Amino acid sequence: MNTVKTQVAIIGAGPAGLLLSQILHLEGIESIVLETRSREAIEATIRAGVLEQGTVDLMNQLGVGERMQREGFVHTGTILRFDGRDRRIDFPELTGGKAVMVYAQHEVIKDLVAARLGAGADIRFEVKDVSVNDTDTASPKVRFRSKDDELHEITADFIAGCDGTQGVCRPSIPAGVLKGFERLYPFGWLGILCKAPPSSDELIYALHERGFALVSTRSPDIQRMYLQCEPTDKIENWSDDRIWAEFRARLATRDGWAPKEGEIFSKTVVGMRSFVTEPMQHGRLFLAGDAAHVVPPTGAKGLNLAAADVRVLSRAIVEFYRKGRTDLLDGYTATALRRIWKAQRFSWWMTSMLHRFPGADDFQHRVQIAELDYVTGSRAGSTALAENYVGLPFDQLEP
Ligand code: RFL
Ligand code: PHB
Repeated sequence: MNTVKTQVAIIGAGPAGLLLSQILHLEGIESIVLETRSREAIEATIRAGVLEQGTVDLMNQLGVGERMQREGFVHTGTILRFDGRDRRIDFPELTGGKAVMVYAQHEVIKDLVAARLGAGADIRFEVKDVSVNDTDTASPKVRFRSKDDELHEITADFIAGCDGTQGVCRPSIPAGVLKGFERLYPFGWLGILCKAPPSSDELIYALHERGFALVSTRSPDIQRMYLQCEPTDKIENWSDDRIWAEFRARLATRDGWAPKEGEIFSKTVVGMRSFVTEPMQHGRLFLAGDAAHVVPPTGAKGLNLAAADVRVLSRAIVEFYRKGRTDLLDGYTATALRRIWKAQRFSWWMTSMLHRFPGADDFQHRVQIAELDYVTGSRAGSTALAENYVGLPFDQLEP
């Protein structure tokens, strides 16, 4: 068995794990990152697209924002479309100058991997049989098999469980310690990528009697769009013709707007779920990102919450090494959860306001229209949406 020591063993090279590794590196703290998939696979997985102002600022502070600044799109507003009309939410006007950046998650991953490997970081891709051990001691251990099947053991001061919803870290916490809070939604999203010019300068979130639709973007030539579908829908049910007919119907306006259509080269169905685990730590194991919580994508919060968690966690780890403080580590769950539950509330609210629920009657639909009319027509309502969408202020780093 190959044995090695490090300060922080990070499980998972998603946004949470890579950001944590980069923050710690800049603070002079060593880490090893373990990832089950290959570098090519993590750099090609299509997921999120919207970065909050605070996530953009973090990328810049960490020295990994250069390509994002060049290739990402700053969005200063978003469109809510309902009843055949558009209402715009102006972010800077309502939030004191903040905006969001549309820049794909896999581009964030590429930038972080390049920066970490460029600085000589130890990232092990394609590892197998990862297990976390002795987390309730001062020397927790991670065991795994490398790509070439050799057995390894890392002894660390801390383990960061950044291994997403299907990882091993959360299940490794003994039964009875964790409590899960969950809400399943009776619908999913069909997501497509297509070769077409942008249909809109800003994202369009649309409520229609046939269900929700979202127009997003990736580049001047590639567009990202979503349709509400059945939670267990199959891609085979969705021919290109059916997809475009549905987008045309759900996105139609009184003045004849239509999406710009093009070749569809990716189709996926994702389920919709809200989930939080409490606490997010056990001994020297700390969970961050999707390993600890999941949001439905309507509020565009998942990646941003992962970034927020690792800010809180990294500060606690830095203060431990610098000053011997353990209070921030002890308070990690409490500090992180305050933001997480606000993001949960926002994601649940956006999801509820914008989707057609099975069995909902016309009364329900009219209440949803009235809510959208109120939110977009009132400065207080618009401000509440805008300040959550661009990301709540980042002033809660202590319990
Ligand atoms: P990730 O990205 O899932 O990364 C976890 C990594 O851990 C690896 N792994 C393991 N590694 C070692 N050992 C093991 N035993 C392991 N098990 C797993 C995995 O291979 C993976 O590489 O979690 P992380 O870092 O917490 O990041 C979370 C975000 O990826 C997620 O919240 C977002 O993608 C959610 N999301 C969105 N978030 C936003 O902020 N804005 C958006 O616009 C947005 N849109 C979306 C989304 C998620 C979507 N899907 C597919 C669920 C749109 C969609 C369609
Ligand atoms: C995306 O572009 O993938 C995207 C945008 C906004 C969301 C979710 C996903 O709310």
